[in-house]
Parts: sequence; C-alpha cells; structure tokens
Amino acid sequence: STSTSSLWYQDLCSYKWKAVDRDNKVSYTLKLCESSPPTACGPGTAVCAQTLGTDTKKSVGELSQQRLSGLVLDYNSTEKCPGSDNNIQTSISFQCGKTMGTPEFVTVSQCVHYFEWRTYTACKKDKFKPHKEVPCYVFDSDGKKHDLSPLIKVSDGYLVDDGDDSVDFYINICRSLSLNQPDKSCPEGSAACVVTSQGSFNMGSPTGPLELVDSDSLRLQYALSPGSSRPEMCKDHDPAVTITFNCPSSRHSGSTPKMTAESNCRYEVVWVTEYACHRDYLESHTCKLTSEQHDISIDLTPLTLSSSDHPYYAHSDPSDGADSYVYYLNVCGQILNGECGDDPVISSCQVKKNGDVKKVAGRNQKQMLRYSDGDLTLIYPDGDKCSSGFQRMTIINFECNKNTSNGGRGNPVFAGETDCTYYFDWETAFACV
Ligand code: M6P
Repeated sequence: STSTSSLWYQDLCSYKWKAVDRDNKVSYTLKLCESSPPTACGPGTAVCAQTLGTDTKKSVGELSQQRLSGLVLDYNSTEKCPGSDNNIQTSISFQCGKTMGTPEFVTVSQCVHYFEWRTYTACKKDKFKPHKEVPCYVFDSDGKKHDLSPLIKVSDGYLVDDGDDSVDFYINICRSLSLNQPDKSCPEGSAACVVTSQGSFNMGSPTGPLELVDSDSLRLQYALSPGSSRPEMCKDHDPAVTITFNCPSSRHSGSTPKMTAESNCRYEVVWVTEYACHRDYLESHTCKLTSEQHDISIDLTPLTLSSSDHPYYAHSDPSDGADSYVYYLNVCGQILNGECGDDPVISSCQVKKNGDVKKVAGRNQKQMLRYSDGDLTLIYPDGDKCSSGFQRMTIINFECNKNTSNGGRGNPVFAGETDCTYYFDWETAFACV
C-alpha cells in the first residue's frame, strides 16, 4: 500500500466525514484514506450512501478505485449506472478555504455523486494550516447540519467571561489559537489558554470532533496533547476544558462564552449561540429570510440596483501607504458598470486606483445570507484566486439604520481585508428587523 503521509489532504484522513442530501434523504459517509475509520458499507468503501432513517446502504465509490487529478478526487464503484457504460461514482472537488471545512453535497447527475469541500488542506504553501483543528460540525437525528465553522478564528481567540479580572481565559473553537495581540500570546498549539501576570499556560486542544449532545446542544472537549507539559498552576491535575454550545429557543442577540465552573484546572464553558442551531434556520441562498424558516423576516431585495442606478462603491484608503482600491458592489444582483466584466454572477469587484488591476472579489451564484446572534451577513464567495489558492471573498455586515441616505438604502463602507477576504459594513433601513 502507498504512504499517504505526503498527500495534501492528509489532515482529513483521521476522520470519517458526513454529508447529507436533504432533498433525496440520503446520508453519505466518506472515508478518504486507507487509514481513515470505515464507513457502514465496509472497509473497502470510500463513499457509502444510506437512505436516511433506514438500513439501506450501498457503496458509491471504492477506495481502491481512487483517481486524483489536481484538486478533484474521484472514486469509482463496481456497479454499473443503469442505462450507461459508466459506473456509479463519486467526485469530490476541493478548494482552498481558511478552515478544515466540511464536505458539502452538491448534486447527483448520471450516477455521479458530486461534493465540494473548501478546506485549508487544498491551499498552497500551508498558508492557513493550523497547529491542530478538528471537524466542527455535526448532523442531528433529523439529518440537519449544525456547523460551528463560522466561529473558528483564523487569528485571535475568544475571551471567556469568567468574572475574574486578574486572569484571562482564551479559547478558540475547534482549532488552536493564534493570539495576535502584542502583549498576549498563548503557547503554541493550545486551543484554550490562561493568561496571568505570571505568563500564559496551555489548557489543552481539541481531543476529538465536535459532538452532538442533543438537537439543541453541542460539545467540544480539550485536553493536553501527549508531550505537552502540564502547567505548574495545575499541580497534580491534568487540565481539561469542556465547551457546551446551546442553541437558544428563540431569536437571541449574541452573547459571550461564559465560565460556569472551574476547579483544579477543569473548566466548564457554556456559550449560548445561534451558530449551534441547525444551519437551515440561520442561512438562505436568496436575499430573504422568512419567519417560517428563520424565525425572522428580512428582505434585502430593495437594495438590488438596476441598470439606471449608480453602483454601490466603497474606497479603501489605507494610511500605511498600501495600495488603494475602489470596490463596486451590488446586493443580490450583478455589477452593472462592467468594471470586472459583464458576467451576471459578479457581485463584488475590486479595482486598483492607480493601476490596471481588476479582480472579481465575489460571485452571487453561491451567495449566502445569514442571520445569527444578531448579525446579518451576506457572503459572496468564488472570486478570482489569490496566490494562496484562496478565491477572493466578500463579506458584508449589514446594520439597521432607519435614517440612512439614498432612500434608506445607505452605502457600503470598506472595513478591511484579511488574506483576500474583503469586509464591508453597511447601515441600511432594510436590515431592520
Ligand atoms: C491584489 C489585491 C489584494 C490582494 C492581493 C493578493 O493586490 O487583490 O487585495 O491581497 O492581490 O496577492 P497574492 O495573490 O499575491 O496573494
């Protein structure tokens, strides 16, 4: 057998992955590598399809029938596709992402089961590779996905509210921390750490994937990895951190993670957050959220510009002498000034002010509108690639303001760029709930 240690997707081998096709009620389990845990279809199967709520299962891809070309991983099965010469098969298309990500079911067409996966393992030069990260999603018993990935910090961490000003307790979610404040740092590899006047101490990193407690509650556990030394302040006790995420029973504006118990370096953290709720409650692929599905009613379509309107734009004018850009945006529609081309799916375009650089900074084909913990966010992924392999992405954070200009529409304000993700703040009357 061949060694997988040099494979770019090797970090994904330690886990069994799951994706669900809700429309056809099929649950898929993925075993990407020989060393990965087996699926219910047996040890030779790479992709096992199961009808939700039944025992019916079959292989739609065998591990021995794997082909890798570029960032596409295909697995043939041994069964013929009815009415065709091809076999039933699976095709997983990877893209560079900033976290480990999750496989997403796309479609089945002519017996090919398609998946997409945005993951740091597919980026160039280990650009977003963390010290440690674990799968950050679960499916509940109804096949609904709960995904905490939006909470993962690529840099920085969360300060836990522990009612003690002399000690700062930091965590990251599903991933090791990298604090970038100058005076505060956590030991390398820690996902929970205590910062005191004596220094900073590693309180552990995830011991396994995110777990489902029940349909409204998720759990992560952190402990010291083998070889890390126990902080002196813990004396004879091994540090252990349990973080419980609770989905609130009705709409709820954000709160911070709270320390609910601590003794002998055992910490219990509880976070009431809507990110723990199932994803279809939080997200929409249109420009609307409805009270039936989302328990909140929002319609951003009045912001969509038509060809007679001036485009929305925002300037970045960095004080540090870096390049200046103007960004053109539309909301749930294409950019009509043609600066980045006439493609109807372009919704965000970056133009360098003194130069000829024009980059698509996001497309609306797979746009996503999310309302969670009081934040209304519109995401345009799939822009032009940066050198890391990451496709430029635009994230607009809408705020309610009933008194904005432009007929209540308001205007976007550039808030910053981190590694080819562009952030905008936008006050508008149409974000009021
Ligand atoms: C351009 C702009 C920047 C971006 C940079 C990335 O200058 O689009 O916003 O950060 O490209 O450059 P590279 O592909 O070399 O990483």
